Amino acid sequence: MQMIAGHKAIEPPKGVPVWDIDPYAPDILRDPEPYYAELRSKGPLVYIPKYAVLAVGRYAETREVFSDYTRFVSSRGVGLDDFKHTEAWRPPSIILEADPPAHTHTRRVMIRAMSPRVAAAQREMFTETAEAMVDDLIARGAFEAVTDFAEAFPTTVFPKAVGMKDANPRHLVDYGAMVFNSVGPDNELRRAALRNAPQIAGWINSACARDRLLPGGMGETLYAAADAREITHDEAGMLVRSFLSAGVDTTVTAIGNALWCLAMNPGEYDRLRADPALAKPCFEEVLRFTSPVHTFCRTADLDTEVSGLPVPEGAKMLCVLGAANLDPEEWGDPEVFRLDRRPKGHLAFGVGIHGCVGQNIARAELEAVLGALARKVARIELVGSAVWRPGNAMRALDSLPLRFHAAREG
Ligand code: OVM
Repeated sequence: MQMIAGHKAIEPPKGVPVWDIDPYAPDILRDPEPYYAELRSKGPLVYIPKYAVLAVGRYAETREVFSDYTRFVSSRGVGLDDFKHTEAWRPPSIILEADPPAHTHTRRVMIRAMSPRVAAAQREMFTETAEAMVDDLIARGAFEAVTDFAEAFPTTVFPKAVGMKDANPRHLVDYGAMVFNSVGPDNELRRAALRNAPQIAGWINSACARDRLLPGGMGETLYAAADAREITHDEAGMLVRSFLSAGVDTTVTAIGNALWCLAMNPGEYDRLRADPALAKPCFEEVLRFTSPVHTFCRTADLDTEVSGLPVPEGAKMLCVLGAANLDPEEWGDPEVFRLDRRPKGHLAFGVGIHGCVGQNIARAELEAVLGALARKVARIELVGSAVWRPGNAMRALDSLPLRFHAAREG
């Protein structure tokens, strides 16, 4: 079998346009909107010879492919590597990289571990932490928002919510970079992220053990599910690993992207300030507008069709969530960031049985951050250039120099 980028090298299917582009080129990852627009304009499916994949960027088809778990499976990996033919860089996740019925079982436990009640129990800690950080940043004058706020907040509150005894912000951030860059091709981004994989993955795996977790945390609830025989103790450890894989880099990216949206759209920030209850719709619009996870894959597990076009078994389907979330056919004026959009159906958390199981926690974190800003900061000033960091799955900032101007206390 002819392989390319870790999967079966499919031929361009009849009727599918061929586009000679590298979607993982750093310049495209830094400024993806023109690529998104061209991808959508070419048709419902586009064949990309460089990786022999089919890319999907229109809203309707992206939603269809991303959610149809019977035809487009996750167990063969959600990156370019097809786990049927190429060994995964780590033992596959038992929730992200799994299909029903195994997935159904682990997902049920994770839904309970991150229920609305669990998220509500963390809100006070999230809010107190966000307020203290914002006060400190106001006092600092100019600061680097990526490290000093976007990374600082989740790496402080998330290990506490999980109940980790071993908090190491650097390792958590580096592990996130490994997980999210590993879904791309074997490019420099993936190689750089995986360079220290043995050490960092080793630290992460140790931190997932039961004796490294405190009673009352989200991690311990998974081991309690093992005591109740719903999952095995090994599975509990694997699901704690999923917390640490998916819970840090995502919210780091979301906070940076939110600050960028608000710095670039001061009129919308004024609206949030006037009504801090808009934190919730503000976060949803940040998700739609910036799509922190811009691309994940599925694998066609049989010969099938999408919008009447043939898709062969083994095809890697690049689901370009960032393109779908900016599709004018779905959103009308997608290029406008506005808090009153209430973008129901955006794909930033995915959709269907694999839709983000941590979204209650993510929303609680972002609402705490946006609420603290709205109450304490009169104006978010960009004091240098915002620089994007290319990522194989994440659209995140590398640098965001900001200044928070204090609101009069009231
Ligand atoms: C995991 C996981 C879950 C969601 C996202 C993710 C790619 C990882 O279970 O390890 O990042």
